[in-house]
Amino acid sequence: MKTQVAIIGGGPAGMLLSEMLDRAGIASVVLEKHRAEHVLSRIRAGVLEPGTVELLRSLGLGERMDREGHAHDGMKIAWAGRENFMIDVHRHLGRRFVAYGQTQIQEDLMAAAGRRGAAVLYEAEDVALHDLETAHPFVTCRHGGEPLRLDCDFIAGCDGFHGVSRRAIPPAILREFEKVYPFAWLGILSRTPPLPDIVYANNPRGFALASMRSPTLSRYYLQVPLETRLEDWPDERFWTELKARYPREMADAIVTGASIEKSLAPLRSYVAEPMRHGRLFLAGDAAHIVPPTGAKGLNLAVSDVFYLARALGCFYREGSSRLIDGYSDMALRRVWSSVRTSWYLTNLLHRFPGTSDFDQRVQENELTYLRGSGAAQLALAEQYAGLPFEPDPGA
Ligand code: RFL
Ligand code: PHB
Repeated sequence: MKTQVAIIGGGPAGMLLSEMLDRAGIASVVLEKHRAEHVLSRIRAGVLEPGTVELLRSLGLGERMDREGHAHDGMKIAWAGRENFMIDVHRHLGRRFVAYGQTQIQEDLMAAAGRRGAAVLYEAEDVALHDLETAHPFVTCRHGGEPLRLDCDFIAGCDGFHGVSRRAIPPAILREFEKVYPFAWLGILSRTPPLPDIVYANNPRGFALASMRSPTLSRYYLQVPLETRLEDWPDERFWTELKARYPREMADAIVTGASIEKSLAPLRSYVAEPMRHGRLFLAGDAAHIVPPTGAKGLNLAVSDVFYLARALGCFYREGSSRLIDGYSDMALRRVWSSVRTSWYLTNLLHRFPGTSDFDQRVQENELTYLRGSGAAQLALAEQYAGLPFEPDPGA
């Protein structure tokens, strides 16, 4: 097989890239390791930054999001024993978020791919990348039991944190930056009406988060120790613990019910540099991971793809490599900004095991300052909303 861009991974990054390249008249083939149903079964992100929302709308992919998603102005911080407060992004910046599940975005992207007859090969096994440092790279895999070779001009590694693309960059070139946090999030999805706002809670018992997918679907998380086992957390225990971490009036407003999904996610920050090697470009979780505290992971995948699609468009349209040459630096500026925001919110809101009294007081003082300072709230609002996408410097 032959195409212009071989895309490894059919998650949100890979499928959005395939869509954006198609709009620019660039052919691509997506190689996805799993079955479509498996890709759709992963319950993950839920909060879309204003820039992500605007991009999806501009691609004509916002109709269901606007119908079923929950537009909101920012987030609340509840803090044990003190008055809670709002980081009101809409008031400060005039921009709004939408709570809309990654599962739904994935469905919308798959439906759009189906309508344009996109080449998406599911259950592509043993994907391997070759000749990245030449102008004629290619990918090999097994598909339907047969060996397959895909010749291309470029390869986009959109295969998530555990994919093969990043590992194709020689260790002498790849720099890795990592921070592992000493706790995990236990998340549940339930068919119950959510609280009206997204509420992050800092409590001596640990962090908690109330979020949503739709007016009838709620998503909640608890900070738990790394060694936690799902079987030790029946629904009853989860709800009791969740309510114990929220102020009384919010706890009373939480509607409980049977969970329809329950999962554990350890928290970590990770960045791989550079995001380009020869004819390979990394995008999304393949290049970086953020702890979920800032709701940044999916949004970063979207901004990477925006920059990459624009760079490849420029290459094919103008024959100029100026944007593909600048891709890694430009994408990494936004990545590090979101990595820093997620790190900041993780430190601000979680209880770290074995923390010293000194560090605890510093955290409390940071919350006091944030609650009382409009300037601090504006700064956080700007970061929580996500930096605007950089314009094309040559346009
Ligand atoms: P994905 O979604 O992991 O997709 C990668 C795809 O590549 C396939 N693959 C391969 N294909 C071919 N060959 C191989 N060798 C392959 N290896 C892997 C995989 O099957 C998969 O289909 O990465 P992508 O597209 O970069 O998307 C990133 C997002 O999924 C991720 O950043 C977010 O889910 C993170 N995240 C959140 N992000 C937000 O922006 N807002 C949120 O509110 C938010 N909440 C979350 C989150 C992640 C969470 N977990 C479980 C880690 C909440 C949680 C709990
Ligand atoms: C979610 O709705 O899954 C969610 C919301 C906010 C976060 C992380 C996850 O920071």
